[in-house]
Formats: sequence, C-alpha cells, structure tokens
Amino acid sequence: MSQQGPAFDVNAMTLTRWVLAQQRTAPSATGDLSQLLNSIQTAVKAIQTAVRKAGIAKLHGISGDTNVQGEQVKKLDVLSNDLFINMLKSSFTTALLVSEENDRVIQVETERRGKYVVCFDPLDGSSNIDCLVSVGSIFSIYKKKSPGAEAVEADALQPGHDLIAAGYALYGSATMLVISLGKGKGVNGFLYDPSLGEFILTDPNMRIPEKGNIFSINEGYAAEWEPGLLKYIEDKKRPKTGKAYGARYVGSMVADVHRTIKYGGIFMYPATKSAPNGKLRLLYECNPMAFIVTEAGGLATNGKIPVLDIQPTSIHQRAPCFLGSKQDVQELLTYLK
Ligand code: P6P
Repeated sequence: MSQQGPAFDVNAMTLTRWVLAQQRTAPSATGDLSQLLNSIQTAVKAIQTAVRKAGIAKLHGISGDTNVQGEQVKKLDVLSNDLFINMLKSSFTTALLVSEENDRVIQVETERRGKYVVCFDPLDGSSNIDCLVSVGSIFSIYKKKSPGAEAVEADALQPGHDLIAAGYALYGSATMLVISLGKGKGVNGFLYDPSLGEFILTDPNMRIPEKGNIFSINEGYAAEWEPGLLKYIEDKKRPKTGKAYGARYVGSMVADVHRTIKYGGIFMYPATKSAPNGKLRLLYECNPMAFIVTEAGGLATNGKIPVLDIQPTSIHQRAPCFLGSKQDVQELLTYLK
C-alpha cells in the first residue's frame, strides 16, 4: 500500500471549523467574529467563481464607471464590491464599511448593525484581470470604538495595531484565503477545494523567512525614487559580496505579498516625486498586509515608522510600503535613513 494520504479526508479542517475552534478559545466570544469571517468566506467563494469564469461570462472589460481613485472600474470590480457589501451587511456584525470602490464610508442600517468595522479592497490588482494575471481581495477588521449606536468615520481611522483581524484571498493558480487574528496567534492559509466548496487548512502557522533573496518593486519609476532606495536596489543587483537578488513583480499586491511570505524577500511600493505618499492605500492594502506579515514574523514600514503605527486621517489615504523578511526590511532601512 503506498504511503499516500486518504483519498477523501473525512476529518478535513475546513475554514468554517477552524473559525469555530478559534471562537472556543476566547471565553468572552459572542460568535460575532465567527459570523463575520464566515460571511467574508462566502463573498470570496462567489468572487473566485466569478473571476474564473469572467471571460466566458463576459465579466471582463470596462463597466464604464470610474472609482474614487479615478480608475476605470471593470465589471468584476463592481460584482466583487457588491458581494462584499451584501455579505458583510447580512452578517449582522458590522456597523461601518470602507471599500476601495466607494468614495464615502458605508453606514450599515440600524436593523442589521453590529460592532465591527471592515475596510476592504474587493478586487485588488484589477488592471491584471483581462490578461489573466492573479488578483486578490484584501480585508481588515476593527471593533467600533465610538460611543452610541451609529458608527462614525473615525471608527475606520484607527491605526493598524488596533486591528482585530485581517486577511486576503489570492485568486491565483488556486484560490487561497490567508487570515490572521493577531495577538501572536499567527497566520493560517486555507486552499479552496472546488469539489467540496470549502477552504481547507493547508498552510498552518505560516512564517516568513528571516531573510530572502528576492526584491519586488516596479522599477519603471526608478527615476523618481529617493537616492537611498536607488542605492539599495543597485546593491541587490550588484552586491560587493554574495549572490545578486532575483527580481519578481506581478503588479498585484496580493500575489507579490503572498510570494514574499512564502519565499522571503521584500516587497516595496515607495513614494515617488509624482506620488509623494506612494500608491497603495493605508486602510485596505498597507495595514492588512502589514498586520499579516508582522504576525508571520516579518516587518512592515513606510520608510520611517511601522505601517501599523500610522494614524490614519482619511479613509482613502495612501502610504509608502516596504514589507517582508525582517533582515531585508532592516537592511533597507539603513539605506533610507
Ligand atoms: P503599479 C493594483 O492596481 C495595485 O493597487 C496593487 O495591487 C499593486 O501592488 C499596485 O497597484 C501596482 O501598481 O504602479 O506598479 O502598476
């Protein structure tokens, strides 16, 4: 008999089981976070189906709208945004939503209101959709802090170190959901099994290597970088000693960050002369990814302070972002000083 695993795992650790097991470890848990995470799971399952049949279902192409970033909105963006909003509201656990696709905060109506605030990018990397490059969804979860029943915008402007949980879905060669509940509980990866319609725990306790050998940045903007960054990249390419680093850049943050967690190295979206705060948005790209990378043993900085320490002032603000293996980020910082 070959030593293979069971043909059919009758005791698979599904994401739903895992979420419930996590709830049991928190005596004061009401089950609201479980309900919230499972509603996000449902949104991601629907989005992954739409992404994989977009070409056939004519979901590619431009829907004609433009979002708050002034970017043309593609049909899948609209569908993904609607799925997140509907699943989150109908979980009865959220009070306020912030979406990359919506100019203003989304207040959840009284009869469906809960205690959480969710900031999300429903389909990140959308410029890659039509050429079939990996895209993703990113989310971050806070607890409402303002007094009174109704949430206010300030509830979404909490620094990343106040996050309750964060995660991303990568719609790549397979679909993976990666989630962290913070507090040193680590990072866990769940692969989608279409035959079951469930996410299965395949990557428990994900840890980012202390040091990698890959740098990830869009070198097309090199003429606009600060000198220290230029020197850092130059030294990665032509080191005085040791081997040069490899270069990998997908242009979808979820794909670039997931590779960085799995293989090590450093992902960078710096400030440039034309974009003094970089391009990535703090609330639903930088913060959730910084939270996850930090929980996986890495570092995330804006070049001056940890990303998670930035006090947000507006819901769509951008921040420079350098994240990845601890030793790589620490080395970069010596160049940026
Ligand atoms: P650039 C995708 O549009 C995105 O928001 C991130 O997913 C990605 O990291 C970045 O922009 C890519 O930007 O300027 O390199 O095309």
